[in-house]
Amino acid sequence: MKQTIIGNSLPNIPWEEKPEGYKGVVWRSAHNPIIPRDFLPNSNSIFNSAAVPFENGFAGVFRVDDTARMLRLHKGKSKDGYNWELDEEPIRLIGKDGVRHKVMGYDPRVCKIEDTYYISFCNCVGGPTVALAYTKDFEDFYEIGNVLLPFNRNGVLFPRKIGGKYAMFSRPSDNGSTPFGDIFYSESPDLVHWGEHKHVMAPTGVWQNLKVGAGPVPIETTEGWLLIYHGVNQSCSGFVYSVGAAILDIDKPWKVKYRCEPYLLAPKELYECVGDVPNVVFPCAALTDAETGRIAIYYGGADTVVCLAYAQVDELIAFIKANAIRE
Ligand code: BMA
Repeated sequence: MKQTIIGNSLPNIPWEEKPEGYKGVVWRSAHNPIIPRDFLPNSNSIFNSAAVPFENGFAGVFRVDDTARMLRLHKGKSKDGYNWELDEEPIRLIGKDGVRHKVMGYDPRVCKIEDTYYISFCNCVGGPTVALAYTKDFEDFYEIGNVLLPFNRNGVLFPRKIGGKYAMFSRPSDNGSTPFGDIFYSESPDLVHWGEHKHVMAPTGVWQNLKVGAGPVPIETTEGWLLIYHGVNQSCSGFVYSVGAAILDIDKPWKVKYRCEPYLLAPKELYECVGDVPNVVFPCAALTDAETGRIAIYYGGADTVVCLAYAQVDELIAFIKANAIRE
């Protein structure tokens, strides 16, 4: 059976056909990196960023490490998903006191639930943890707060409620580079209070034997939730971040139906192997077109630049199922 995306038709998402002779099911944009590190006057690097459809084009929240090496979030707008205009000033979140606060935050994901865009990011508050904020217009951003205790990273919301509750993945970690980490599922009645934590996935195999963390907002498909995630292993010269995928039960997303044994994308291109942190591909967003099954994945290369890769949902799901880990 042909598997499809459940969602909106978005024919204007970035798209490039798979290069002739390319063997994988996820292929890179020929225009990578689409955002260079020095795109802004004071950017040291721009990477691990998130884009969503907005008005007639796209909007996003970008991780910008500045030349003081402060970790900032910047908003961006684009007509075509390739060519971005980023604000030179970092986002200031409007706190509960009504004051606009600068944030030390990184690795944003943006998730539209009903008419609101929620930003989940790693907040530096006496240790990294998962914070939420929201915007309706990509002008004013409001703080929701630190919704989990440190140490935690990779908070990723689901685009709709599950069993009447908001749902989120996270990855409990430590205060440093974290040589461990499993993905957990949590639920909430109001996006502020989170509980009912359930284990989803542990590290396994070789390329993902150290830690795993959710990537883009899960994609709803006829086969279940398609989760694109990062997996890490330790090589002789440090951590290697690759991209993998799994299909999760639609009503109980903590249940893994199929988990792909091979990676889908691993650092191979120069812009993925050389940068501030070498050998990193780190996916944070995916744009989808339900009509054609096209998926455009935004990922960070070597903690330095923003890149794009593509997949076709039917081919990707068939590949995950054919190459699923058998327990
Ligand atoms: C993780 C996060 C990511 C980064 C990765 C590789 O812990 O900090 O932002 O891409 O490490 O350095």
